[in-house]
Amino acid sequence: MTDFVVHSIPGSPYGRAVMVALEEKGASYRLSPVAPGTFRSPEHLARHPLGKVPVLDHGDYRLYETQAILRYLDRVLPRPALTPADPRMAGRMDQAMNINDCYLFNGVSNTIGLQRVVLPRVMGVAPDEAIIAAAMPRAKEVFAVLANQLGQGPYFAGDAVSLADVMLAPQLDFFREIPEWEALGGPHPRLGAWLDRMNARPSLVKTTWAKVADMAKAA
Ligand SMILES: N[C@@H](CCC(=O)N[C@@H](CS)C(=O)NCC(=O)O)C(=O)O
Repeated sequence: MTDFVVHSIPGSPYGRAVMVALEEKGASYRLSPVAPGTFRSPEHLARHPLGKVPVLDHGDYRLYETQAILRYLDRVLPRPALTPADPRMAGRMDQAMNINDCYLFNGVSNTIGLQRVVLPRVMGVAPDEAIIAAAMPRAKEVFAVLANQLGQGPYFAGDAVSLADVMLAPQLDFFREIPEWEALGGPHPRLGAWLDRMNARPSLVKTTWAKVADMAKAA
């Protein structure tokens, strides 16, 4: 039986984070693809009143906003825990999740990632190099902040994978194969090593853009 339904689209780093969490928990779920161009349809606005993905259905319970979904999943599926027991480490996890939303997605992913990866791949549109260039100073700052938080550790909030890693890996994965990686990730080899470690996890392997596109076709 499918316990969870994820409304999302292939290529959404937020949608992928939810699927990564479900995979880490060994939970049964299915993707319900949201058709491009229908985010502001009455049908989707009934799921998410601001017209975003992902949205999670768990039986008759519906939840939107990725941080809320991830924390909900960690409460209803407590093993393996994806929140550190130590309050100080849990604080670090929350800090990294907010950096993801407020500074990485807003200003970096939604400019550089959108222009360099999403628009060319989804719409066949050439990237706007001026938008990318203008976003680079902020992107360098955010990458340095993330690398500083990672420090010498294996993960963002202690010795085990947490919701912070689950959120950040899909987002940073967008930058791995683009020319800007050299300037953004190059100065921070430990960040690149962390991303390689995350990308080797079955939860990430099973939720690549191509794998989620296959799920969407099969739905
Ligand atoms: N704050 C939201 C952000 C979700 C978000 O921005 N999702 C993107 C896809 S990665 C989206 O729905 N974009 C469609 C749009 O903005 O019209 C969350 O945490 O779930």
